[in-house]
Amino acid sequence: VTLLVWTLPCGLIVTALLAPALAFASAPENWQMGFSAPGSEMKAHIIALYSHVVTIGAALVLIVLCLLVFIVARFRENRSPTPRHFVRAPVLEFAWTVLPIAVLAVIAAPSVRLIAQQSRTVAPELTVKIAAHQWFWRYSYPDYRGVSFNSSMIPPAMLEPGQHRLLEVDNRLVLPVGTNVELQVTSQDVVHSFFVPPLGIQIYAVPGRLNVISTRIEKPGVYYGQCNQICGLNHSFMPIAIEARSKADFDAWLAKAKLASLEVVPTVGSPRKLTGWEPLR
Ligand SMILES: [Cu+2]
Repeated sequence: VTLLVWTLPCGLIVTALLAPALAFASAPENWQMGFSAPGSEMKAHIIALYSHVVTIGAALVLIVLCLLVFIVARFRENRSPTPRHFVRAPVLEFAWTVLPIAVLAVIAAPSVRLIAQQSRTVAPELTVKIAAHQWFWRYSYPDYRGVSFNSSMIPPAMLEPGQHRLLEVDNRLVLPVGTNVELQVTSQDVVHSFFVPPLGIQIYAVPGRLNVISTRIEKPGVYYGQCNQICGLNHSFMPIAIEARSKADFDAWLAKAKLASLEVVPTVGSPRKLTGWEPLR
């Protein structure tokens, strides 16, 4: 018990203090412990809330640890051999009821505000329909008929130097920066989940339902994610790569994509055969 009393809080403190310090790493890298650099305002809010909660947690752990140290030192047997007996401590009881409520309120208020912010749909400037399949994604731009393609993982054996293993895809979802994009997510078979951590996006892809989430990417770049709902054998092999381009670049890409016929675009993104027990090297 003594060992637990001393080691548990120390471990928690180290974890709690290290977590926010490690929170800002760039895209996935070796030994990354914290979040990827945020690509949207929403993700920045999520990281801020995380730091807020972890700071409160760390403070509580410190307070409890200090109390424990004080009590162990002050009330040890040879210092106070005959303990006092009492049944009521109204002030103390009031404090240990009200203080936790206050702490919870300080955590709950920004949490609820963030949840409300996340579920708010802003008038979209661009709509993208995302259909999950076992085991690839299909992206369509309903505003631009015909622009529709599949996005499948590049098998590790076919990766080029510098590409991320299990994250790189043949056709990235291209989106413009500084634009309110509405993602309409559904599934064609089982439940999947569209999860892009650096943008703070996570939404279930449910067959027969259309789930909607808004995003607004601030910085051009490539943002990686993965399906994070266990959806079958190749669940780990249906990554998401979002390429955020400047508006001019996006328009140029769109013009090319529109020019390509309905047949050509999907062919570019035809799903690689990753079914069955095909070994992944
Ligand atoms: Cu999936």
